[in-house]
Amino acid sequence: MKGLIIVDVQNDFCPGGALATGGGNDIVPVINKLMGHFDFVVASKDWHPSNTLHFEKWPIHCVRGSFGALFQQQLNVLKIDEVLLKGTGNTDDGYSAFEATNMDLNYLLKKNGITEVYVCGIATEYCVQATATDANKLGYKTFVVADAIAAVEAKTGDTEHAMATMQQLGIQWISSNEILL
Ligand code: VGL
Ligand code: ZN
Repeated sequence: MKGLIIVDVQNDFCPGGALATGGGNDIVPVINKLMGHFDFVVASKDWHPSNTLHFEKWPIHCVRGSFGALFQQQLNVLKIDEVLLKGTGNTDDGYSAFEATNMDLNYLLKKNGITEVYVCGIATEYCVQATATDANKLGYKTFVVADAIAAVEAKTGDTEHAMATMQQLGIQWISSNEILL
């Protein structure tokens, strides 16, 4: 069984947001198309308290309950089976969806018979990478959907480095076309 993990497709990571990625909006229609092709769909939210050590590293973003923390408006939330909240403490970054505090993602995937995990969303070199790396470590056959991710690219080359690191671990790249066939 195949599971789709949609990472942090929230206003603050889209153009105009506090920690915007250039392609944040463009991936949403792709993700919407993907959802119907999976047995189980989860979406994570970066869900920070207003005071957290995380904001010493990053501009203030995705404060729980704020507009910036809402899913990007075009995302088809009706197709999401479970929402995972992460980065909820005052000290944790919570980059990986497997660090969600409202439920245990590994347990949830196991319970639903998922053995293959497809990761998409934002940001390629932080939360997407951390989520795919954890999925791979936990033994799931792990794919990153190459045209359904968006990067912050704080420094030139960050994305390329993240992609190479993931590939070295055995995480595979797939394009949405291959899934939508
Ligand atoms: C993220 C930086 C800070 C992400 C979250 O969703 O990739 N990046 N918080
Ligand atoms: Zn964050």
